[in-house]
Amino acid sequence: MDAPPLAVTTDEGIATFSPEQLRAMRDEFQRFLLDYQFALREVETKLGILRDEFQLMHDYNPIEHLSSRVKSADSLVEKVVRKGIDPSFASIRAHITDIAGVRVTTSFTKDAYRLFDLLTQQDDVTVREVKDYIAEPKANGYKSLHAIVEVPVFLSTGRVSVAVEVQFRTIAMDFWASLEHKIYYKYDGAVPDGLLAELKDAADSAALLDARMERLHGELHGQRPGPLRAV
Ligand code: 0O2
Repeated sequence: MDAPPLAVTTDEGIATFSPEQLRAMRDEFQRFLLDYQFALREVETKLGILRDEFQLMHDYNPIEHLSSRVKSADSLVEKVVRKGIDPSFASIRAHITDIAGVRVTTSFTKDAYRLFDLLTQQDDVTVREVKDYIAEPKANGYKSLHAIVEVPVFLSTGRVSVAVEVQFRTIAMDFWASLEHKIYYKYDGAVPDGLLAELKDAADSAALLDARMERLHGELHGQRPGPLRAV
């Protein structure tokens, strides 16, 4: 027996969808996300090759951790509504550039910049936007280097160019950001002033730790020590 149609309330009134229509919508959404999953694989492969090459040629691994995700449906819908974007696939594809996201966690700040350069200089990678929150941290103390890049994905139907947001940050920056993220959600964005001040203080401490570890690492490898300065 066929399942009954599903009624959904919209701005225009009540719309009904048959099970076939719902399945077609689900398939279309999954197909939309597939390009982003493929693009993530491309970027992960590029970064994995750089990591393995560094390890082999220089006996040094600049990448502590590599993670990736396709934005959840809930988070995507929330962003479409918050930014007032037309909810068509074409418009979402054009305006939301962090549907595919890769996070590269490095030991040192200079490795974050080095990996950014090595990835973005590849001739099949197009840089759409860069936000350098390491050079210019956000007021709350958030530091990270963000790049929106486009990479080609080769499908049976031809080549498509897909946007991926790549975030480069040190372990200390990552530690801070993941705690701040949890606190922000716990307080639903309304974090008490005292806690905000403590978080900013902790971000400054993390920056000093980064500078200190990088200096020690430099000394270990024969570089002359410079003044201790948070980047
Ligand atoms: P998730 O779970 O990582 O996907 P937006 O802030 O999204 O409206 P835009 O221009 O896309 O606008 O933001 P931006 O500055 O490039 O930052 C996007 C991502 O950077 C966020 O993704 C976070 O991952 C991270 N980020 C930016 N600012 C902060 C911050 O103050 N604290 C922390 N912990 N992370 C930050 P999403 O979509 O918020 O979340």
